[in-house]
Amino acid sequence: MSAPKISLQRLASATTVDQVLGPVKSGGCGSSSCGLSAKPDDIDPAIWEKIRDHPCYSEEAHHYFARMHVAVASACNIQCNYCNRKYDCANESRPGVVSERLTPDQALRKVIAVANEVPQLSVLGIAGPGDACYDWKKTKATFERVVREIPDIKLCISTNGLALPDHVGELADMNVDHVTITINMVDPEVGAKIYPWIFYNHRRCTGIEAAQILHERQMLGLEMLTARGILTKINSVMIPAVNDEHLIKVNRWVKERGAFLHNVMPLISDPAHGTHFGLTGHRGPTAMELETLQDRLEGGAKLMRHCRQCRADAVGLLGEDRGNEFTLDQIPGEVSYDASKREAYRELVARERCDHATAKTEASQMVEATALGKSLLVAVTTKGGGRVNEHFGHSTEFQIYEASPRGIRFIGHRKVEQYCLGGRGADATLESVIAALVGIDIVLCAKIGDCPKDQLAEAGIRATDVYGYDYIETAISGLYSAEFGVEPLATTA
Ligand code: CLF
Ligand code: SF4
Repeated sequence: MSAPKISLQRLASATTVDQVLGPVKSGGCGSSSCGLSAKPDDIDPAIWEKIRDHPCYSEEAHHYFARMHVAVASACNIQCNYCNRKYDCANESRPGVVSERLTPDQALRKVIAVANEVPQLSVLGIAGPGDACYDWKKTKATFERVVREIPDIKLCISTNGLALPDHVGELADMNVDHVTITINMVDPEVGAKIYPWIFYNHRRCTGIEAAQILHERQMLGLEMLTARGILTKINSVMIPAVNDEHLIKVNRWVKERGAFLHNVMPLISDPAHGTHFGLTGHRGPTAMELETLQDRLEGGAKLMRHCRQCRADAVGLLGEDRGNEFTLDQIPGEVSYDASKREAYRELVARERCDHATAKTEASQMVEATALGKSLLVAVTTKGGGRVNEHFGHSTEFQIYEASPRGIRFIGHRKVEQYCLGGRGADATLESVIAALVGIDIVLCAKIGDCPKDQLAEAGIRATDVYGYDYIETAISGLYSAEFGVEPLATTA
């Protein structure tokens, strides 16, 4: 995804989110109560209220809303074999990586600057580059300063869990509704292969003892959060031959202790990053291995499949990073909050959301109702708003959907290099894009030229821009109908 700069004038005159992002086929329903009616039937209203604007906790919300991280929590109390916080690269997207560490006052300036310019902003997260609970004073001071200025921003933290039980009460007092704990094991023998040491109670521990303490603290923290009604998401790094099979047990344990979501992420492993796993040649899982494990976990704790493994200073919609636009040297010394863009954008989203939800349900039901027993794996290019609205050549990732007798399901995303730069495509880049699309039947995009389309066809992947600017699910159901010769539903988008 990539977001354009959005003026207040453009926001005020738009009637759909897509008019803000680019051209559109037709408008939303115009009712301002739609944000509520977009609630899925199986979600409790109180929980929906907490997740409806959170891009990580709601797959649907990630089409509309953005998060930002402020890198205030530098210190960490454990060592993970997949982490090296010394390495930094502006193009690198993985947890623990930042370009600029901030004090709580600097973080406040940055949050205000982003809130004034990025109307999609709904969540402030602290996700490192160390541990948000261990570096607690800075985490707390940042949240306190920000909510004084921007009371409606949601607060979110990510932690390894070791220091979490010490701060659950304060998290609840500050109305932090969303806490992520990274849990990679529930068996200390597995943990000893992931964590060489922890620092706990003024002492450095290693081996099984370290993993046992970490495990107990993680479970205690999770249980305490559940008792307080704070939504928890569990992040697990899938490390082939270390914890891949074991994550099935992790999923069961965290579900039993009230976790709201389980997010299984692939190990990022590269010798250039200087991590233990990178330097010892321990590979990460392939996209197919990850999807297979996620499929095996279906039916357990609810899965998150749209994680983008953000940097600890990420800014923007998931899948884009606008952090470079908001470095401290670009932010004035004095900056005051202007709520106008965020408010205008929220009204727009509220108007459009039920239209999208209705279109999505109808499209999925249509695919289910055909009972053809046939599946299609579809790759979609989008820049937000839940529509097929990105040109093939501008895309830096594809969102993957499956249309099958189970309906239309979001499966995940695949990152690629942007093929078209300055109007010209590069053959080598296209080859890598085609390689990333292995197994895909059809690409849906807003626009595609004959040259890439032909080369995709040679690799057995079709591509079409016929459904450009439709809602994603409406486009997929139209495609499914055309593909298998069934009567399409009238488009609602
Ligand atoms: Fe940030 Fe994490 Fe909060 Fe989201 S990220 S602290 S829950 S606001 Fe989101 Fe990024 Fe994945 Fe994290 S996509 S890495 S799950
Ligand atoms: Fe790195 Fe986070 Fe692990 Fe600490 S807890 S070592 S910051 S990945």
